[in-house]
Amino acid sequence: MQDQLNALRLEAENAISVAKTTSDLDETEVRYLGRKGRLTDMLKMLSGVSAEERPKLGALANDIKRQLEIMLASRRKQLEEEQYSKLSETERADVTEPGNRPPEGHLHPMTKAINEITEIFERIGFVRTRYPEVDWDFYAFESLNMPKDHPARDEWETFFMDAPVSKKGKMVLTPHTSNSQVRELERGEFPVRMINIAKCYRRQIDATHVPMFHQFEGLYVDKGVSIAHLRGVLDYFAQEFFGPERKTRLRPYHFRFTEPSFEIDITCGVCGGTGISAEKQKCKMCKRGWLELGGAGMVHPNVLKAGGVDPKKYSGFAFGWGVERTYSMKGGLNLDDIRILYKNDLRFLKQF
Ligand code: FA5
Repeated sequence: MQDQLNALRLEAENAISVAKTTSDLDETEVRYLGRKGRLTDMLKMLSGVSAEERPKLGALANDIKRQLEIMLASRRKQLEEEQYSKLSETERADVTEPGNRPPEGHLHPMTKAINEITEIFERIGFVRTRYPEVDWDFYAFESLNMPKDHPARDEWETFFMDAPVSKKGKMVLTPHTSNSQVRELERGEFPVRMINIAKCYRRQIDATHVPMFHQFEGLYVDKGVSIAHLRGVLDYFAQEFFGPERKTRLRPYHFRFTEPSFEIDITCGVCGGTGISAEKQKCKMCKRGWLELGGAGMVHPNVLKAGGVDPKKYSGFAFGWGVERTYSMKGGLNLDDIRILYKNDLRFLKQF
């Protein structure tokens, strides 16, 4: 067996030194050292030799195995270097060739919508502000003419923070951007022309509601501001954002912080405000020609007072709309479930 092992060593050493490529070497390695290789077979046969001879033969076989592994590694290195140096003779890198472009993302559709809304209002002198998205109850509710325990607060389905209570009340995840109204008035600079776009949070989830969403809040306060100004600004926004053919209307509504209050509707982009589809059927999108956009109204005197403003001298309007809702009404979009905006599904997001 010793002779057989030595003969095998010579044969394998020879095969290694004559290998011309790394794949030849791979084959040689499998042939001698692989799971069913010839040296492996001989190692298995050791169990059949006598107990006296076994240690000596075992040591020899292992020694041969180690030697062959060293030879294989050194021959592989040599062959790789040869192959590589040949490559540099035959192939040249063209540094002028364009590289591979890394995958490129883009802004989320809501970020784009926020930027677009900001630009539209900035063109008529509104200034984008930033106020806390976790705020005191005072700014989110109380200063907005909603005293403690007022049932209207239930509509906001608020997330309260587990944090110490101050004289401005509990801390809340802002359920609307209207917390910015009194904060902005407290600055005491007139005219106020604020557009505040921020995250809002409510305990709601269905096809038209998500627990985290965005609102944009407009506030215009000066001497002699009237509903006519509100109409003018809302029509301007609707035509810039949705297209020149779209019209808005005010519908009476109730908010504690505006008086009078309105819901704003916009003519449907699918049926052009007729309520009748191109197939002479009731429009599936709106059913009656109008779509609800959001709330608005003339700032309530108590809100002006809470912000230190004299309601006898100043008046103003405010509106607060959902960015997701407004965006989903853009013509041709037909987003029938806004939850998809936050599912991080690239098949959807890549379309924007
Ligand atoms: C308000 O939040 C008032 N603060 C709006 C306002 C401001 C009125 C200033 C008057 C003056 P409302 O709860 O209706 O109102 O919400 C306004 C808009 O926010 C809705 O029309 C809708 O577009 C959006 N919105 C509300 N809840 C959600 C939600 N869970 N998910 C997505 N959008 C929502």
